[in-house]
Amino acid sequence: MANNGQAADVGLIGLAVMGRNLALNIADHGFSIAVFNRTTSVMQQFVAENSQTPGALIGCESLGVFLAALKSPRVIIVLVKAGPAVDDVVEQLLAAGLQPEDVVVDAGNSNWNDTIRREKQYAQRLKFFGSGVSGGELGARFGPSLMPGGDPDSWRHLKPIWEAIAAKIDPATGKPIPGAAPGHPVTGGVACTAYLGPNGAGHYVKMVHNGIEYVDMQLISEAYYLLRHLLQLAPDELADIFTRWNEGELDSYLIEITADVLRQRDPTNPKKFLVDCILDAAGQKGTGQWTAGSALDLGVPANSIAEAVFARCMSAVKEERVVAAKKLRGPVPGKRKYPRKIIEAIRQALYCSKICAYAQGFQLMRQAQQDYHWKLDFGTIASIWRGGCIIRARFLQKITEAYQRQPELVNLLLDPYFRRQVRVGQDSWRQVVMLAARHGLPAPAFMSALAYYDAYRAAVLPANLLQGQRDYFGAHTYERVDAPRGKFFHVNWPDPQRPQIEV
Ligand code: NBP
Repeated sequence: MANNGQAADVGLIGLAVMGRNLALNIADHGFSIAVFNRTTSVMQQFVAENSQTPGALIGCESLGVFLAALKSPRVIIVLVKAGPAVDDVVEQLLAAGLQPEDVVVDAGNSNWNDTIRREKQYAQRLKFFGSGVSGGELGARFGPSLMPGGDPDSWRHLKPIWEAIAAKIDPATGKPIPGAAPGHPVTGGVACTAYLGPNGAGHYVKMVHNGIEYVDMQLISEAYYLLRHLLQLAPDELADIFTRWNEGELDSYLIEITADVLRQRDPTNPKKFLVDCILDAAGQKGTGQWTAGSALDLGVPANSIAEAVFARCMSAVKEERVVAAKKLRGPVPGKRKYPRKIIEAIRQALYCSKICAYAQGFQLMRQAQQDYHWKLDFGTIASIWRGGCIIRARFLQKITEAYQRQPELVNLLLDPYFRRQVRVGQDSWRQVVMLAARHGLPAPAFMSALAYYDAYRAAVLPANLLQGQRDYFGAHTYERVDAPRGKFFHVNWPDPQRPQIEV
């Protein structure tokens, strides 16, 4: 569509998968949008292929032209590769004449520390704002979940665009409103976006979203693995199980696509299922690792998130595993076929583990808000994850309700609804973990989630002995069960009769 000489409402830099889809989504909602890409031919082809959008797409061959095309204050969305490319783009924008009142929105998967640093570094020269975008290519095109964080005044400028293009939830059902198509966006409903807090808050929440996504995917993969080995079912039979599961509590995008992946035939040999032809070596781009690293830094027990990252690392050492498989002895799976009632037990195990994974993610954000001086609204976070993003699920409505009931909820497991769910499912969960161990089937996320649950509900853990060991070899001191917290003692080991000294 032609620009008709009007200044564009918004600009976007970076026309790879995410940028081009987000630009079309924005244009579908009637906003005029100026677009720029480092490689000009990419921009030219994009504009030529998409001339019929409700809002104008204005292709710009230089950043000077790009800046001149935008209304003031300019709102510029940057969707380039996370890392130094973001700083390159900002510096180039400054050199091209960006003004202090202009807002630069980094919508890539940037590390939250970079966002905090950039907001400070560019203060006075521009308004730097961060926003997580989830939902992949299709989400960007037809309604992502958007997690903005930064200066509230910058949010005022971005808000109308973000609320228009985000996925929409039907307030009556709490479910996403489907049906967006090119040129026909969904209107009405509650937008899956909300201002989350200053500086890196949006990118941090997006990172935790991805950390939870890692566990969600790992848990589903473990359920598939156990079903496959314990029941010896073909992929299409397993797909039917996942399709049935998608009609209940586990109803989610990831379960839905799992069924599709399992049904897919190999394009090179339709007699085979594609899943059997895909190498069992997982890749990763780093956000799961960041989440686990942040949990370690903040001292939050997000063990299933870390386990999901390590599970990918273990999968990646394929050649080593092939050698070890011939040398290391243990139970050989697949010797016995289990009755079909194990399917329901695995479903329960998956559901309980999933509750623990989310509990860990929210526990991590609870700690992060203290360390980074944010005030996160967990009910809002759960609500904007109900649609558009990769972890969207019926379950997120329940989390939204849990935090609405009790905004200061310490741990999701303590909410009455989730307590009940785990009470119902935990016998099956334990049975599945035992079966996995007995048959030598690795199920690290199921196991770590159960360990998290049992540790969290244990009033006494073996850390008393551990503190004794620490005091023994390093005089690290210990607290006593019969003294107030914060009072530390030390014994001159190893003579058990020697008096203890208060330190
Ligand atoms: P990529 O992450 O693959 O980045 C490609 C884009 O960055 C191209 O437009 C490229 O321009 C541009 N670029 C690079 Br690389 N270096 C540049 C530089 N120094 N200066 C200017 N432009 C530069 O794109 P993507 O997959 O669309 O992802 C964009 C962002 O969104 C990333 O942060 C990503 O992590 C995040 N994200 C991606 C997904 C997904 O599903 N792909 C989902 C959610 C979030 P060129 O054409 O000239 O090379």
